[in-house]
Amino acid sequence: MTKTVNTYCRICLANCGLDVTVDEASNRVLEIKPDRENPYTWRDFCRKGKTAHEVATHPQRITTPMRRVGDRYVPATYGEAIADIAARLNAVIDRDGPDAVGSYHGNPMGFSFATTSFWTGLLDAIGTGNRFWVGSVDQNNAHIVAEELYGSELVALIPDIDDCDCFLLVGMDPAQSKFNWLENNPGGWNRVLARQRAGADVIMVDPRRSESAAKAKTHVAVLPGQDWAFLLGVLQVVFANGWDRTPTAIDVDGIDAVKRLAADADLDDLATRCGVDRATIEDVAERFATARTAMCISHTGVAHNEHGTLGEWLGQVLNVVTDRVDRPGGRRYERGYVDIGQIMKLFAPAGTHRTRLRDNPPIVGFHALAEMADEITTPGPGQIRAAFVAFGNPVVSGPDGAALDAAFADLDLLVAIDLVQRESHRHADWLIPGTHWLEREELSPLYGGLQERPYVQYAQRAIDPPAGVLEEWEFFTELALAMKRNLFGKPGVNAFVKASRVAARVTGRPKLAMNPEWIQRLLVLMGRRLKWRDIVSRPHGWLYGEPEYGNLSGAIGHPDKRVRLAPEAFLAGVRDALAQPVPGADGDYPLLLVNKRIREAMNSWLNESPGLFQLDRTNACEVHPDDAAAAGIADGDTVRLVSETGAIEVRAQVTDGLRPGVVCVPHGWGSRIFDPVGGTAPTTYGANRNLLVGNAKLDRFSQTPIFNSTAVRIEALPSTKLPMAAAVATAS
Ligand SMILES: Nc1nc2c(c(=O)[nH]1)N[C@H]1C(S)=C(S)[C@@H](COP(=O)(O)OP(=O)(O)OC[C@H]3O[C@@H](n4cnc5c(=O)[nH]c(N)nc54)[C@H](O)[C@@H]3O)O[C@H]1N2
Ligand SMILES: Nc1nc2c(c(=O)[nH]1)N[C@H]1C(S)=C(S)[C@@H](COP(=O)(O)OP(=O)(O)OC[C@H]3O[C@@H](n4cnc5c(=O)[nH]c(N)nc54)[C@H](O)[C@@H]3O)O[C@H]1N2
Ligand code: SF4
Ligand SMILES: [Mo]
Repeated sequence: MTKTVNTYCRICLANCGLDVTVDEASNRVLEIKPDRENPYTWRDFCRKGKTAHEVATHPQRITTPMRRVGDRYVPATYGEAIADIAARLNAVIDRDGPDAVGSYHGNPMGFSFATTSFWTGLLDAIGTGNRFWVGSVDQNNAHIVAEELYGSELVALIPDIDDCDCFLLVGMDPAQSKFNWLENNPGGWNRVLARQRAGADVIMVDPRRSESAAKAKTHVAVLPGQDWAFLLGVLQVVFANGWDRTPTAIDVDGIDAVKRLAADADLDDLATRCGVDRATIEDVAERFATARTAMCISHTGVAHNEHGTLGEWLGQVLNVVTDRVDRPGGRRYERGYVDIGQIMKLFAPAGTHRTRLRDNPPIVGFHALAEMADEITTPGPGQIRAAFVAFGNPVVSGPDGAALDAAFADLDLLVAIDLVQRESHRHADWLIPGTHWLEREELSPLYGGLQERPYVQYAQRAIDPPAGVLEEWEFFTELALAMKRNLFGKPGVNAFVKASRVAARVTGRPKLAMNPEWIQRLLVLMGRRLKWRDIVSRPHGWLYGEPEYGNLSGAIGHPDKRVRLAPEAFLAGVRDALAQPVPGADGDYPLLLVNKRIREAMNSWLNESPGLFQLDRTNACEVHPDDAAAAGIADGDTVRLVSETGAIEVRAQVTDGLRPGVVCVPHGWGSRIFDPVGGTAPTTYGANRNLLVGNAKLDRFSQTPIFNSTAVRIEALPSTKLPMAAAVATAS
C-alpha cells in the first residue's frame, strides 16, 4: 500500500510544497514531487528536494545513541546515554558553573520550531550563557541593523517582487540559492526575470559574474567587501540630485545625518574603494531613485565582510530615503499570524550575558561561533568544558575550523545531535541520533513573518523515524529531567511535565503529555489571526490573506515608533572605514577569496547524496586567467591556497567570470563523513575553504567572520607539473 503525504521541504527557506509517495509497509519514500496543488511554494522545487529521502536512508545514519570507547563507538540505549550525559553535565556545572557548558546549533534547527523551543528550554535549564549559533556566520548583520533602525532584532522587510520596476540585488545569487535569506519569495528569481522581460531593471552587484548576474540587465562587479562604499556613493548621487523622497509609510529620524555622511565622502575615492567607476555609480543611482518602484536587497555576499553591517545598513537607508519601505513594489513588513514580540519574550528574553574573553553581547540571544574555540581552550573561570553540537557542522561552516576542531578534542564531554557523524562530531563522546524532517510534523510560526504573501502550512510527517529514535525535543526534555534542572529554567516545569505524562497514561490520550504542539497552538491563539484547525485542515498550505502595507510603523520597537535611520555607531563606522587606506594588493596574500553556493549542495550536508552528484563531487577554485598566468597555473591543476590562517589544496578552474584579483571557492566541502557503526574509513569530498578564514577579525557589529574578502595567495603545486614534464620527456 502506498500513501501520498503533502508537506513542505525543510532544506532551504524556499520551503517547496511536496507530494511525497510512501510505501507504508516498508516506511520508505518512493518518490518526492512538487505539490502542484500547493497555492504558493512548489515552483522552486529542485533536485535536493527530490532526493531528500536519501539522507533518511543514509548508509552512515546514526539510529541509536553511540558511546565513544577509545577510538570506537558502541551502541547504547537512550537510558544509558541520558544518565551518563546528565551526570557528567551536572558534575561540570557543580564544579565550574553553568557557563562551563557550551552549545552550538546550526541552520537546519531553524526549520523546526518544536526543536528550537525545547533547545532553548534545555539551555535555560542548564543556565548557560555560552550559546553559540549559526546566525553569526549568516545573517546577524541584518538583525543588528533591524535592532538599531526598527528597535527589534527580528523585523525583516519582505520584497514585493511582482510590482517592482528596479531591483538592486547585492551579494546574492538566487539562480543557485533561490530567493531566500531573511525572507521567503517562492519562485522569486523567475519572477524577477519575468519583471525584467516586462521592462523592469535588474542590477546585480557581485564580484563574480554569477549565474544570476549573467542574466541581469546590468552586472556591477564590485570589489569584495566594498559594498558599503558603492552604496554610499549611490546615496551621495541620489541626494546631490535631489532624487530622495520623504518616506510616506514611516516616520524617520536621522535623514539629515545620513545626507551629511554621504555628502562628506568623495565620490572618486568611493569609486576607487569599491572598484566601480563613477559613471556606473551615477547611472545606478539614477535608475534606482527615479524608477516608479524599486528595492535594494543584500544577502550573504555583503554580510560576510568586515563592513557587512554597514553594507546592509546603507542598502536599507537607500530604500528609506527613496520611499521604498512598506510601499508596493518595495519592501514591506509582514505581520504573520503570531506575535513575534511575544515569542521573543517567551523564548529569547534579552540576555545580559557577555562573552568572557572578548566581552561581546549576544545577538538574538546567541554568541558568535568565531569565539567558541577560544572560550573552550582558554583556562579560567567560565571556561567551557562540555559542549553540544546540534544540527550543525561548525568546523566546516565557521571560521578557523582547525582551531575549533582542536578545541573540541580538548573538551571533557562533547555531545553531537545529528543524522550522520560529520567533521564537527569527530571528537564526540556521545552521538545522539537526529530525526529527518520527513519524519517530523510541526508548525513553524516564526516563518509567518518571512513570507512574501501571508501563507501558512503545517508540515506533515511522511515517514516514521527509525525504530526507537526520539525526536530531538524529546531527548532535550529527558535530559533536563534527568539532570533535575527545570526545563526553560522555570520552577515547577519538570513536575508539570511529569504530571502531564501521568494524565496521558491514565486517560490513554498521548497528546495530554506536554509536547511542542502545546506551544505552537498557544502562539496561534495569542496571535488572534488564524485558527489552529483552519491551519491543520489545509494540507497543501494556505494563502490566508493579501499582502498589507503600512504595518511596519506599529511593529517598531522604539517607544516613539520612529525609525532611527542614523545610529551614531554606524555613522562612526563609516567614517572609520573612510579613514582606512584604500584597499590594495597585500604583498603576501594579493588575492581576495569569495564564496558561492551551488544548486546541488546545502551548506555542508548534501554533497554526498548519491542522487545529487553523478559527476564531479568536489569544489574548485575559480581563478581569473591573468592571475592563473601570473602563478603559472593551468585549468584543472591542483593548486594550494594559502592565507594567514591556513592552507588548502583544490583544483583550479580558470574563468574570466570574476574580477582579476578575486578567487572563489564554494564553502561546505571537505567535511569527513564517518562510519561510527561499521567503522569503515571516512569519506570526504572537496576541501574545507573556511580553514583559510581567521576567527579573530570580525565585523565588529555583527560578529561575523570575513568569509568574502579573505586575503590569500595561490601557488602552483610542483606535483601537478610532474606528469606534464614526464609526458614531454617520454614524447621526445
Ligand atoms: N565561507 C562561507 N561559510 C559559510 C557560508 C558562506 O556563504 N560562506 N554560509 C554560512 C551560512 S549562510 C550558513 S546557514 C552556515 C551553515 O552552517 P551549519 O548549520 O553549521 O552547517 P550545515 O552544513 O548546514 O550543517 C547542518 C548539519 O545538520 C545536520 N542535520 C540536517 N538536518 C537535521 C535534522 O533534522 N536533525 C538533526 N539533528 N541534524 C540535522 C546535517 O547532517 C549537518 O551535519 O554556513 C555558513 N558558512
Ligand atoms: N543550493 C543551495 N541553496 C541555498 C543554500 C545552499 O547551501 N545551497 N543555502 C541557503 C542558505 S543557508 C542561505 S543563507 C542562502 C544564501 O543565499 P545567497 O546570499 O543568495 O547566497 P549565494 O548564492 O552564496 O550568493 C552570494 C553571492 O555573493 C557574491 N559575493 C561574494 N562576496 C561578495 C561581496 O563582497 N560583495 C558582493 N556584493 N557580493 C559578493 C558571491 O559571488 C555570490 O554570487 O541560500 C540558501 N539556499
Ligand atoms: S532545497 Fe530545493 S526543493 Fe527544497 S525547499 Fe529548497 S528549492 Fe525547494
Ligand atoms: Mo544560511
